[in-house]
Amino acid sequence: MKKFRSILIALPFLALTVAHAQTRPGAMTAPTVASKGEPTSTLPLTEGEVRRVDKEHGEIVLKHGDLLNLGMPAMTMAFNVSAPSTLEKLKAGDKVRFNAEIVKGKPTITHIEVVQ
Ligand SMILES: [Cu+2]
Repeated sequence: MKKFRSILIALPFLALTVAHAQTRPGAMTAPTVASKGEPTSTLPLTEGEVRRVDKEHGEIVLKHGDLLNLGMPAMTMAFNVSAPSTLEKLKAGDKVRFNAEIVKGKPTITHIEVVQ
C-alpha cells in the first residue's frame, strides 16, 4: 500500500528588481556572492579609470564614463565584480574599459579590460 501525497509547490513572490538599483553612496557593505560570470549581452564598453581595488571585499572603485545601460552619468563609485580574480590584474591608475550590470541589486562589473 502506497500513499501518495500531492506536493504543492508554492512559488514565492519573485521580486525581480530589474530596473531599480538600490545603491546608496557610501553604503558599501556586504559583498555579494560572486555569481559565475553570466554571458552578457553585447553592451558597448565604457571607459573608466581605477581608483581603488579592494580585494578583501571584492570591490573596485572606478571613475567611469556614462553607463548607458544603467542610466548612469559619469561619476566615481564602487562596483562589485562578478569574478573576484579579476581584481588581481588591476591597480589604481589603470585605464580600463568595462561593462557593468545590476546583479542582485548591485552595480557589478561583468567584464573589464586594461587599456594599454
Ligand atoms: Cu556610477
